[in-house]
Amino acid sequence: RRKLSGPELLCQLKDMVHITTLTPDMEPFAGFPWASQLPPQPLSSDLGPFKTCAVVSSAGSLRNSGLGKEIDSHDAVVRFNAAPTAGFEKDVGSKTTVRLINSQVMASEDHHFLSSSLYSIGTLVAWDPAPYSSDLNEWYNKTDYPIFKQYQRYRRLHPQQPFYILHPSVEWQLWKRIQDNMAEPIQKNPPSSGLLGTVLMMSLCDVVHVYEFLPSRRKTELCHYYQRFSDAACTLGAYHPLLYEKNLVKRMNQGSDRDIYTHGRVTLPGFSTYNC
Ligand code: NCC
Repeated sequence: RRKLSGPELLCQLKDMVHITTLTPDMEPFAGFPWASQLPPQPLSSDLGPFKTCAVVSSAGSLRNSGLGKEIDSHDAVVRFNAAPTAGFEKDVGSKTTVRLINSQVMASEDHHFLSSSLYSIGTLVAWDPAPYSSDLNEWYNKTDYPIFKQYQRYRRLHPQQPFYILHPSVEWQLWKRIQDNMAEPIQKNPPSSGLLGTVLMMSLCDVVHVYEFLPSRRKTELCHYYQRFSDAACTLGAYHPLLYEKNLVKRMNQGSDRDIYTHGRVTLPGFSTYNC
């Protein structure tokens, strides 16, 4: 099979990955009283369209990057999981428009998801590694972590904050793009939050800058900019097909290699502005 060019890959993503979220009318949720807690509208009715967006990976190489001002200059900023801004503003900025969280963060005791102020800013979007089928019933009976229980609790405590749940079809549509563009078989685990968030922002923004997803000259084994723990797998992947994700993003990058080297910055077009 022929290797697709960056523009061809971008068009595949635009055509084949649709950002959808759970709505109260979807089965089996429609039959549950708490379905009314789900936003009835698509994400794009609350958010955007934005001109420029920043996707801030949680990589350790953001440390001492001094990218905070540049990141905050975007119209919207997406961050992941438990990544803080307080105390790290110089390197990662302070604006948070969207926080994409995995279900592990929602469920694990040490993240204090229900009470920590970290999660109360901006729009929340949650996701859970669903069975490959993307069948909502199958997923509902077999979530990785108790995403729905925690969602209901959080919504009761913070009813005013916009909070979406990503439809599992998004993970597997994106996974399929990765697999179809790689020569080897890839483990059937969903893409990382970082890639999901990048595609999410490509659906809401004219231009997307992704920071330290492709590591800069600051590349380090430090896992997160906000923790002292080191593991190269955080950057290269273990569970998530991270190395393949990064390969695809590198091919789609419209910025220069120099931008990657100095700023860890990738430039991707938004879907609405990209002509296929
Ligand atoms: O580490 P995590 O991701 O929260 O990071 C968010 C995204 O940033 C990119 N990243 C991160 C570190 C690094 N050195 N290089 C990077 O490129 C990745 O794109 C990553 O997705 C996740 O994807 O949800 C993940 O979540 C953590 C963990 O659940 C949360 O941080 C909460 O503690 C996972 N770690 C474990 O399960 C132990 C991680 O595998 C993926």
